[in-house]
Amino acid sequence: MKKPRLDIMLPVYYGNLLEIAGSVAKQKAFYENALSEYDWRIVLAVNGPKQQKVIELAESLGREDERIRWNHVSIPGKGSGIIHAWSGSDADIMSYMDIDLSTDIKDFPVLVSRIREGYDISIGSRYHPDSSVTRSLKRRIVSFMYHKLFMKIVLGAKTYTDGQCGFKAVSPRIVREVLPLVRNRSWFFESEMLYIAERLKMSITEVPVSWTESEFSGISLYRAIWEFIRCGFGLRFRRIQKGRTGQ
Ligand SMILES: Nc1nc2c(ncn2[C@@H]2O[C@H](COP(=O)(O)OP(=O)(O)O)[C@@H](O)[C@H]2O)c(=O)[nH]1
Ligand SMILES: [Mg+2]
Repeated sequence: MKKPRLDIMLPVYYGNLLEIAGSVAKQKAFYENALSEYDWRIVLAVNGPKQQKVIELAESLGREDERIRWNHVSIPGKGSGIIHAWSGSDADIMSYMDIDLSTDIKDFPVLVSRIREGYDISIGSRYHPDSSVTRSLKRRIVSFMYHKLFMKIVLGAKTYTDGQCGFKAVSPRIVREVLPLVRNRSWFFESEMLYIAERLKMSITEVPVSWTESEFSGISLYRAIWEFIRCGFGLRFRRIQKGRTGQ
């Protein structure tokens, strides 16, 4: 039987340059056995202008192993890179994870197996009772306020508890029917995708993860909080209709 095609997108910009080679090598070594049931590829989803060095590195990794590909979109933002790469993929399962591997890759095979079982979206959740999470008190408080208050009360989330864990897999149906409605191209895009998917009655499942905050963070927390408040309220009062684009 033909193996399902699995694309693993790694969203990156120039700030991730030094992390890429090590992260890809670690993933390849793990996937060799752990994902032997899949025809998998790693796609570096590069975003933002002036990314020549990142693209050159991606090309050299691709010369060593043809399963390593790259994709570039000049509009900056993590969401921009993932949306562009997913939209151009013809895989049976699409996924992504943060390049810093804050989420332990040992949980990845379970994450993607859920899409094979028929779910539309499978997400890593740091609020799953079986998850283990190491992070600073400040990030813990901000995350708690977002997920336990804002996401539940303002966005009315019912079928998912973690909007922002950089560890997700989706079916082609999500790319076809949900992504065209997603407007945000930065950090909020993940929460927006889940909100729209839930409204359109798509099935969402959560897997436990081991999550360790990395020393480096490229996020400006205050700017991100403002983005989430602005976009969250905007989304809450938007009419979500299948077949209409978000633009
Ligand atoms: N900061 C930043 N991260 C990006 C961008 N594009 C993709 N990423 C990815 O976003 C992930 C999460 O960002 P990170 O700085 O680790 O945030 P944190 O883990 O929430 O502190 C990174 O690991 C990259 O894989 C970008 O333009 N800026
Ligand atoms: Mg990180």
